[in-house]
Amino acid sequence: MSARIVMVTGGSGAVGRILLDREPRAGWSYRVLDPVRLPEHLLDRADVSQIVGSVTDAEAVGRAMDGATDVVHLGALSVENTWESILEVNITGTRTVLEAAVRNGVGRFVFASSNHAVGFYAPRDAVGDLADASGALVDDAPARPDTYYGWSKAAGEELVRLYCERGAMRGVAVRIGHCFPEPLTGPRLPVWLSPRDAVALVDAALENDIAPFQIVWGVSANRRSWCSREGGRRIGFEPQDDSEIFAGRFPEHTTVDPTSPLGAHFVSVPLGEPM
Ligand code: 15L
Repeated sequence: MSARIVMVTGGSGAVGRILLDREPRAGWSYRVLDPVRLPEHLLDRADVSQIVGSVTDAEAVGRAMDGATDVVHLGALSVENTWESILEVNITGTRTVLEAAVRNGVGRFVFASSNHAVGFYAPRDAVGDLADASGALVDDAPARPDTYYGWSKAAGEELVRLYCERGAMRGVAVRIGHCFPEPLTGPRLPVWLSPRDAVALVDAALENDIAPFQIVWGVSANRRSWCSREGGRRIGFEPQDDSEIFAGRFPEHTTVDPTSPLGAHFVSVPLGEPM
């Protein structure tokens, strides 16, 4: 197998560190682009290097991309922010990374999308064409963003689609639910993505036979999940973990409310008012 050099934008963030914190694999190395320095234990590894810089800096993106075979694009503002900042980092930054990827002949592009791209869906919406055979919300449900942030993730998905369908690159946009070592709140139990499943999902997107572009839920095998697993299966991913083992910590949230939108907790900044 020829060497794979995976350029990881935003590698110092929570999801980036989860993906990098693994045993080194023969033939694989990771080049992180992030304005925040990686922890020493990662920088000490022979298979991990870092360019300290942002996706908003085309020169730094170009340096980090040099020789890369694959991209995992996590670098973004990860919660709601001003319109201007969201445009600069999440939209133009994503285009800058895509441009550099295509120039460098990158083969696989994994885009960290978010449940907030579809944050106005509630369990009761998983019906008809929006439901899979098990009654779960399909992976590629049309965007229903809950914030500027969620909108930027929906727009990012389509930008990745454009670059993949116009060229030879293959892409997977992962609608990440709640990716932390353990769920932080009760309402996030249905959409928790465990570290182990996150690693397996990205591995599948980078290694398996996949369509030119597809959208996939990034959610574990949670008993309370109402997100389809069919997209994951199409790329050879089967989640292993279940947030139910943490449910006892959040006794007030014992069921999934069919009327409660996925992204309700993210809607913090009113539209039509100065931020
Ligand atoms: C996201 O998209 C955020 O980036 C992350 O920080 C979490 O808040 C997550 O969604 C969530 O919905 O729990």
